[in-house]
Amino acid sequence: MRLGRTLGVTIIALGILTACGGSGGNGTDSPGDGHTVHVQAFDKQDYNADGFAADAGEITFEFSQVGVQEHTLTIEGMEDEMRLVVKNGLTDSGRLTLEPGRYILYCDIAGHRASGMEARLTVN
Ligand SMILES: [Cu+2]
Repeated sequence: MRLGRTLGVTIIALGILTACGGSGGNGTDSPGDGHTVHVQAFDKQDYNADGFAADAGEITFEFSQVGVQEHTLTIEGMEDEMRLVVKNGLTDSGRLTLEPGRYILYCDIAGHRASGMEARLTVN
C-alpha cells in the first residue's frame, strides 16, 4: 500500500514536468533588460529558456548558437518581419517594434519546433 502511494506521487510529478515542456529550456523565464532579448540555441534543439520578456517598443533580438546545427528564431505570425539564422557558433540579431502582448518564438527548421524550439515572449 505504501509503495503504491509513492509510485502515484512519482507519476504525478513526472506529469507536471512534462506539462512544463519537458525538453524545454531550463524551465525558467529570462527577464533580460527590457529592450534586448538574448536567445541561445542548443544542438539538442532547445532554446536557453521557455519564456522571455521585454518592454513594448523597439526590441533587439540577439540570437546566438551553442554548437554547430543551423537554427532560426522567428515570431509566430511575423515570420516575414524577422527571421534570424545561426550555425557553427555564429550570432545574428534583429529588431522589431512590438506592442504589449504574448508572442511565440520558434525555430522554423523542420521538426525543431516540435522538439522544443519554442518559447513564450511576453511584451509588457
Ligand atoms: Cu532549430
